Amino acid sequence: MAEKFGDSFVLDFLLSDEVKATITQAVAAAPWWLPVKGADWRHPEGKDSNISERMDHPVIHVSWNDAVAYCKWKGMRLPTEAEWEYACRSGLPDRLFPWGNKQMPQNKHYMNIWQGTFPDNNTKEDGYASTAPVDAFPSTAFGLKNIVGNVWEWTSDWWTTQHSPEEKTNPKGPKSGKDKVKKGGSFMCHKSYCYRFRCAARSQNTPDTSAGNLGFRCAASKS
Ligand SMILES: [Cu+2]
Repeated sequence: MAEKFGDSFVLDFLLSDEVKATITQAVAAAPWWLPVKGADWRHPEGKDSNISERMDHPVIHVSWNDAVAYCKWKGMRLPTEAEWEYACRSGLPDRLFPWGNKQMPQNKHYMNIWQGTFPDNNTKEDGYASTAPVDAFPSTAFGLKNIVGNVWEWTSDWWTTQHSPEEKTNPKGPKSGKDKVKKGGSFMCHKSYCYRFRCAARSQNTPDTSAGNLGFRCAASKS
């Protein structure tokens, strides 16, 4: 999709001066996001960037439509929001994070989020200013890595602010909508302005949106 639009949103400080000089338009409400021509999954910071040193990082700049197509090609699908959240908590109720309720047990980093002042300075105490390899940080009880932090993950559900009280078992969300639900937060989250790196937290984007902190993981039903 980023290929079709010709651009995608990249975090300001990750760009080279050459790329930055070509950009005039910005998002008024979020000036740190710059629409970069030629930014796509193979060129995360635009034409002069590549992923050769990041083959073990999550894919980014992938729209919901592209994510669905990829999972389908792999014989899989996107998880529902409910499945994603259940997996995030390893099936346990009422926990904030995959590993428990403390953001930093024993003062250790368990995920890739933002440290420092946003958006100018990521002091990267967790080791990463941008995306981290998919196998960084400890696994959850279900064996998942980077389910929170690192990059947002698309789910199959349409967005609604109020979940239906009727569907209690394996809910799949509304039948239609404008936005798709994304889960998990990203390397850009900090508790002071975006506490969305909790299992319960959520956000949304239109299915054709792509950005430098938005990816996905595929799911499959047990056969
Ligand atoms: Cu966030």
